[in-house]
Amino acid sequence: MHDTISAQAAQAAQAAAPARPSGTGRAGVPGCDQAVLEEIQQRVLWLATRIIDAANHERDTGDGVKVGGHQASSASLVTVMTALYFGYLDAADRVSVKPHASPVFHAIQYLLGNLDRSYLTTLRAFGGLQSYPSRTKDPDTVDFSTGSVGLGAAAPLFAAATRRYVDAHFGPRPRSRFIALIGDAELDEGNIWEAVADPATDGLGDVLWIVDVNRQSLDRVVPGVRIAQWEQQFSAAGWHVVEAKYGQALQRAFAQPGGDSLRGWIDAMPNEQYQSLFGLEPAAVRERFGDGAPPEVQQFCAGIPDAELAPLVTDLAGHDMGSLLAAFAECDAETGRPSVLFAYTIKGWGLPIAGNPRNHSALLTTAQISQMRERLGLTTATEWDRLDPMTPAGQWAAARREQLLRVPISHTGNEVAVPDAVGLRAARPISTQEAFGRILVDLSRSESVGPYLVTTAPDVATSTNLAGFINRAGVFSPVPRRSWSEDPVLKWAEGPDGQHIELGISEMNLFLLLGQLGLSWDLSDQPLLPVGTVYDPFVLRGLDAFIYSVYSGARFIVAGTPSGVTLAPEGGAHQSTITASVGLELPNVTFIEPAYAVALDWLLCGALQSVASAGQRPATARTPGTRPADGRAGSPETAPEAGSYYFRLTTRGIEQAPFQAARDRLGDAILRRQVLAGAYRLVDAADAAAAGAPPVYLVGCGAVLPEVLQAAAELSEEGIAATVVDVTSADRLYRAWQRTLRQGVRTATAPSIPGALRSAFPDRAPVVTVHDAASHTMSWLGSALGVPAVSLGVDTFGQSGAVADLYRAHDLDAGSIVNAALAALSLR
Ligand SMILES: Cc1ncc(C[n+]2csc(CCOP(=O)(O)OP(=O)(O)O)c2C)c(N)n1
Ligand SMILES: [Mg+2]
Repeated sequence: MHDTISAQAAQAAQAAAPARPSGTGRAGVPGCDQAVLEEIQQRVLWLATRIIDAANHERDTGDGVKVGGHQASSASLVTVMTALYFGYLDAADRVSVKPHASPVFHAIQYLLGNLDRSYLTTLRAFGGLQSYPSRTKDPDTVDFSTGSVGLGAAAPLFAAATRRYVDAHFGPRPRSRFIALIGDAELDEGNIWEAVADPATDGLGDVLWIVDVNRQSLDRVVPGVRIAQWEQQFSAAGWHVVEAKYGQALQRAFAQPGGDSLRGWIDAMPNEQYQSLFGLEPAAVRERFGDGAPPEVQQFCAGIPDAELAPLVTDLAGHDMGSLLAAFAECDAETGRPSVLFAYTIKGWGLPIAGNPRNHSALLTTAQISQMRERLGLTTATEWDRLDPMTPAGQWAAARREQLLRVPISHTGNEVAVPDAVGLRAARPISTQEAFGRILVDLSRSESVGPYLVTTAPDVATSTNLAGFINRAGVFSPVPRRSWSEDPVLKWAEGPDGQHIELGISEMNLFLLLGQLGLSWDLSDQPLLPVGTVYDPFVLRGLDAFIYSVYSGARFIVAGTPSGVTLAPEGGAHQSTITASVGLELPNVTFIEPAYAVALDWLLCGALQSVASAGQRPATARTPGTRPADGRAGSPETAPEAGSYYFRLTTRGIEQAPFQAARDRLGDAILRRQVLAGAYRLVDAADAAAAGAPPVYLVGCGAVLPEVLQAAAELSEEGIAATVVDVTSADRLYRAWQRTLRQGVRTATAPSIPGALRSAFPDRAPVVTVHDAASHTMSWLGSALGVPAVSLGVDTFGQSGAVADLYRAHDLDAGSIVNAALAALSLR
């Protein structure tokens, strides 16, 4: 065993790998031999296992709820991750770690000196190591959050697509390899294949996906052998496919006379049968392995003693350092397309639960932990130690620590300067979707904004009004492409300086790409202003990726357009109702739904200013190995608006004069402040109320404002003082309300009404809310203001029709709003 691995593998790597601008020079550093890596991986296995053990057996949580953790899933990646971190990665590389291998990641960071020892006993504790790798919550530097299987796996592909874009527009960064460590059952998730199939991810030679082929998922041993099918799917999508399947002992056996039959049988054997070998005594292995095998195999095995046969037939390359490093080098050499490496592993490798079909959540007993500790020559006094710096393994870890030190981010982002508004003029009726397209075109002309804008859409760029931007800025392609269309309305010029990234119809891909574009200041050292568009109903189609991206700390803008039943003729399958609630409720997302073009101008520029600040204030910047500065996690008052923005827009053109009247009445400074805060009085009936008319607030959001204004006029004719409030961001209003409430709760003081609500609703009066979205979205207003409230909205599926038909069907017409006002007044 213990021969120098690097001799062969590193030579191959050196010969094959292109020059690295920030190369760390692995070869030649004394100590990197197989014995050292084997020793390190034993310690990694121990620490990963023990981190989970301590969380479950030594911490009194006081609530009886199982803590959990995944010793078997972790063990299956120990060799791969040891080989990666101690024998392959460079400082500029970025890695996504399979959710259930987070203990392995933290064990490695600890051994590299990047994590304080005190964290080792905090897995799944509040403020401790997170159950799954988290960019925003873990104390050590996590490149990609993972947890919802499939998403973190695909993220590096989009990070690489982002880097390709950044390199093409802003000059090449030091080469990074974007690596994903993926559980084999993650390949069941459709988003994986959507990501692989999209032309936007073609030819990304710096991508390496390593699939942890342990043939087990959560519930079971995966039936059949699916690798061949998966490999063909990757190949068909243009990927370079590599296998690390047989360990060196098996390879030697195959080379012997009759060895071919052994290989054929291992390949043909069902997963379930192969997996059942792991729990057996050596003699039983022969019988089980031979069950159904051709006679030549039985014959071949007859010459091998029981004690050697079991380790031989379970000798997989995913636990063989030499094979893995050689496979990494082979993938590295392939620079023109992404690589996927199928590494055959054993779930629970090196543990008594190895290969057991029910091992996903199994924990070693305290006795088994003691035996393992003893076998490794550790004691309770030394078990948490780092590698002894006097040993070759300790010296190698110290050398790797230096080699992997991250170069600090150099871009400040200060060169991006977004104006307060583009000064959009809208004399005629205009929709927010149209205004959005025009604002982007105007921004693209600005030197301090234009170069940083990047748009993307899943095959809906033109129908969401990005055409103007695309005509100006072009479509991104890594290589120039000849255009065969001479359409003067839409130019669609493709080349390396294009600023629109077109995707196939995958909303998952949209949000994964937006997420990675929105982390470019961190992962590619270049702030960008990413803007995506999608039909609003299909925001929900990409929702998991949306959540994933904003949980990861990404900063971007997405416009859902058109939305609601207002896109009336399109019918029920295209009408969105719950998206406004989603936008309001999603953490790290500010939901905005303006009605008027100038308000959109102010709000969009404000959002872009906030996104631009990402490069200036890295959300994850902190001293390595320590916890991020913590407020009370997730509470509204500790969550500054440092996330992404979701604009819900419409194609309904509306008259802009009422907004101009509010502008004339209030002046731009006050109106802008109120529009940005979430609400302003579009029509103020204070005088009528002062003269004795009963007051009511008609609160509209988005496309329905014309009906709300009409209802206000009708009410005023009936002697009711109807003030119209245009809610531009129900989210900001709600957050302001919650902030004061929570402050009251936490300090045991009476909460006050927040400023944003007070300036829009100065008096106590009943409220009617009107929204082309679920009525629930604004129904909290009555409670916030302590007044009777009637909420009108869309709570059933729609159908095709004209806007008036749909508004009538859902009580959004002026007559219904008048009736709702009278009802609200009667509830006083
Ligand atoms: C989207 C999603 N669905 C379900 C789960 C629950 N889950 C966690 S791990 C797992 C099985 C994963 O199997 P595999 O990827 O092969 O990982 P292994 O533990 O075998 O390494 C499941 C279903 C999840 N985390 N995310
Ligand atoms: Mg698995």
